[in-house]
Amino acid sequence: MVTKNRTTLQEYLSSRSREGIQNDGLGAVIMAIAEGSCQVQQQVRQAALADALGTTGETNASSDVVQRLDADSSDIFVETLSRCGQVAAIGCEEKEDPVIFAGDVGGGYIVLMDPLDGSSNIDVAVSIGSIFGIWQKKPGETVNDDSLLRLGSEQVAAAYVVYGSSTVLVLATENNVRGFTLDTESGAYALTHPDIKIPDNCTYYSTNEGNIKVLDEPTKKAITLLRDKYSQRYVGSLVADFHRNLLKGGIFAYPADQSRKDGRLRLMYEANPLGYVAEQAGGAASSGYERIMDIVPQELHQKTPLILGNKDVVDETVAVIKAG
Ligand code: AFP
Repeated sequence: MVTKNRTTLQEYLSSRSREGIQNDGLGAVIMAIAEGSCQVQQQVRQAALADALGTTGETNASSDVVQRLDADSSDIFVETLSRCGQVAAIGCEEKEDPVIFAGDVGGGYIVLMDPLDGSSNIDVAVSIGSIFGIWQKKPGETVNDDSLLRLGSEQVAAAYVVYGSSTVLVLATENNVRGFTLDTESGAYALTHPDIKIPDNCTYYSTNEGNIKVLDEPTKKAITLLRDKYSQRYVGSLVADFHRNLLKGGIFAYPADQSRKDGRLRLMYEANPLGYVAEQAGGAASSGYERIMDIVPQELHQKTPLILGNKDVVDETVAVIKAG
């Protein structure tokens, strides 16, 4: 078996006194994410065979077209997270309102997720992913809709799963980022990336070059400087672009433009969790104006411009944008 002699995710979480995973119940939340992702990766890989591709005909709270797999993935993760008994509330990109577990049913964690990121790539067999930010409920708090509007800096963990040529779950806790690859034979995630730090050298920049004509002048200048220095790679699935840049060194940019003053990506489901992962791995995340993790959220589905990756390059890019 491939996982022989490798630490499984379950074993890693069981030794929770190490590595900053000391909070009761957090391991169960992460295992619920892992369990859900195994189901989702199976659905993703079988989608064409099961005639499960295409859209539901609806749009979500961010006005994006909902793919059938978006809706299925959302249901899967809500089910596994509910069942683990450690979650007080779930906010989901695909759901207008949060799912709140009242009274004794709920646990101590709040999870905000993009259950299937990169919808436009689903039908064409290109890498997609799932993203999760995890917060702890405040002591004595009775959870309501406002409880989900937390600062990114208050996350206790974040995770993402990339469904690529292999399925990889990356888990970040304070100062620790680790990657686990799914062994599809045993159904277990095994530790394959024990200590992820973003490399010092930035190799890639990832941005939608087609948007350059609608950028303001300072942002256009910042993107042009990236183009002059680095190789371009753009999958169009944030998780896949981020994962490559995290392992190889790189910067992702989806800045504000003339028609999208708040950018395209979601603060609570995409920018905060991946910003947290980036920071724990030595990188940085900015809106171009402020640190992502310091943005006070006004509403669950709000968008933000996002510049994410190697800290020195994020800082330089932000400086050019701010210089005006
Ligand atoms: P969905 O999660 O709605 O599929 O959106 C994908 C995404 O939010 C993100 O994964 C990509 O980085 C970005 O959109 C791509 O946007 P463009 O197609 O405008 O470049």
